[in-house]
Amino acid sequence: MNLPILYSFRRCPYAMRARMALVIANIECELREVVLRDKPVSMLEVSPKGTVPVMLLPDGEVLEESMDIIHWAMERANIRRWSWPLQDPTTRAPAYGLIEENDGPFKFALDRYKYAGRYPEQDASVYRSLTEPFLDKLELRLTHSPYLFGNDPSLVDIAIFPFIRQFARVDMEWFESTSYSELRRWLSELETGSLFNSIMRKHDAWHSGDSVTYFLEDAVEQEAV
Ligand SMILES: N[C@@H](CCC(=O)N[C@@H](CS)C(=O)NCC(=O)O)C(=O)O
Repeated sequence: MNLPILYSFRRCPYAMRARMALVIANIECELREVVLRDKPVSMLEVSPKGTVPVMLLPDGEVLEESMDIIHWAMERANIRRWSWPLQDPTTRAPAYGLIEENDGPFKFALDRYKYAGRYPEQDASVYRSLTEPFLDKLELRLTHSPYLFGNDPSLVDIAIFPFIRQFARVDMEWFESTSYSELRRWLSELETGSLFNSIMRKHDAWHSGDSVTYFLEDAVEQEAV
């Protein structure tokens, strides 16, 4: 079988969103779990920038951004039930706007809040306060509807929630004490759902010559237990 190859890291939020999109689109691939401090040579050969996720397609094309993998999955499969906010002319701009804000200013502040020791110029609480405009925006949307765009989760929720999960886990007690009650509800629903749990199965690091791990087969099996 000539399958796409996905280089991934279980705990990476970018890789999480790509894996969830692949499950939603029902796309099988060969999963290669990466250890970030010891990246496989075969991955660096196709994507020298050295970030995960990376997807190598059977025709040799390389997707080296998580959103590119999501877009590729959207084009390959009819997943309109999940992808519509990114496609509908009335929601497209705000949907991409939220993802850009997540990947830009929010991620910038999240990294500094999470790894405060590496950024001693400011206190962690200062970096945390920089996340508030984005969290406020999400909270407001979630008071109007259960998910960011309506009654059901979409790819926009999928693209953003792994980062909010990471944020919440930096100081759970603080997060629980905030007024972000809708955000907590939303996070808990997505985090405990079968989709997320299907992509969080643990795998040993991949080494050249290992037998193939079938991503989807594995994810679906996980979902069933
Ligand atoms: N813009 C990239 C970012 C991916 C990224 O930064 N991934 C992190 C892990 S969460 C990474 O691979 N970092 C490289 C390293 O730590 O060596 C994407 O959307 O895929």
